[in-house]
Amino acid sequence: MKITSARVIVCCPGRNFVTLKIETHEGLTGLGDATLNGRELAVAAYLTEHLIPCLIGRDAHRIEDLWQLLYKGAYWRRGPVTMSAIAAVDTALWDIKAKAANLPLYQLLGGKSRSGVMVYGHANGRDIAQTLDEVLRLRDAGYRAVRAQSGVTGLDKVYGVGSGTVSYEPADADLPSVHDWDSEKYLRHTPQLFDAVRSAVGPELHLLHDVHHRLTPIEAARLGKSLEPFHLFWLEDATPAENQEAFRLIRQHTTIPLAVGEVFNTIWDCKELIQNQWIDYIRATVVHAGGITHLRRIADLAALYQVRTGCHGATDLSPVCMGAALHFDLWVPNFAIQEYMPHSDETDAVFPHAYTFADGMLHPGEVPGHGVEIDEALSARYPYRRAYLPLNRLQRDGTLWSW
Ligand code: CS2
Ligand code: MG
Repeated sequence: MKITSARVIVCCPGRNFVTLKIETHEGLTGLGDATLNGRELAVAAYLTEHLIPCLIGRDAHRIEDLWQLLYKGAYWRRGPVTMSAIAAVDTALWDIKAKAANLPLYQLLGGKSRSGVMVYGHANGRDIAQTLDEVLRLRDAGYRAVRAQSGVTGLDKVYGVGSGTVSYEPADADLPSVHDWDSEKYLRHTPQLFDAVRSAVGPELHLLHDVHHRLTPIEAARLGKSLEPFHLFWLEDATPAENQEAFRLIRQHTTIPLAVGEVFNTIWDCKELIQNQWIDYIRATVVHAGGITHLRRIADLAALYQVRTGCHGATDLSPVCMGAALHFDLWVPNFAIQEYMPHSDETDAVFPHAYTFADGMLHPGEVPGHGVEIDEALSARYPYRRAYLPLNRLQRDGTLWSW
């Protein structure tokens, strides 16, 4: 089945998305997500200038072979731009293969390992009381797992804390904005948040928390120890993981389960983390980690060490990534949880999809392929708008202190 054309669609229905559409001579089409928050056009150009010319005329069924060709053929292997572009091709080809087989994609991976995909929702608040209200609202809406984040007394803005119930959007400015950060204030505040939440919800609800890479390893160890009484499902991105060994130090001090990997793009980013059992959950997902073909490899390595998957699922990953990830989640034997932040109505209208949410679970649906399409005419009404993620600078005693 020959690939006859491929093109990139960039749109901004509330936020930017980059989508690859591949067409075959049999008329079957496939979609892949290529969105890299804040660097969207780099991936779009990589696809248009460097990958699409290599695809035309190739057999769409040879997914593995094409993956190797694009990965090894780059010579400059890995990196988020390269791997998001390869992921888009890979996802679109899996979509086509499943449509050709007239099966939902999870069937091609090996079939269901569970009846649905447990997700965690997001509870955000400007203070502990508001976050607690949100946790209770999500629990009442059927969620079995909730991530709790709150504003910190004495800090103006805290990354990752959305405003109330509207869809969360961290890329908030035309140029990067800088937020002040104070680790000491955060380390004092966060155990109070989880004390309040755990006392209110009792032992059953799974609670999660994201540090967004803001602590040093020894600070992360202190946070982990201070949160142990509240039995979190996981503590995410406690420290940056460019240096994988940093997690050894955290592990030596605390039994809190650790999750990391939303920014990882290949198995090499987590090889030591997994093999040394320094983490419990791997957060890599389809779009930023080379597609289903590569994510499967990461999951298989993780399974050897009892590390489970917890795919990234923020709103800056398009519904195309979410659809593909849900098929992966339904199959992958060492699944733990899937992140879920509902997209805006505009985004859902541009990307009609088969996945559905009920009782704290997502289900990818039974439509052939990954079940997500794009309304191109509608997408054209939302042109790209440059948007950046903010960054944090450490302050102490009210003045800038360090990076
Ligand atoms: C977050 C993300 O979902 C998460 O766990 O860390 O919101 C992340 O900050 C964004 O995806 C960055 O683009
Ligand atoms: Mg995160």
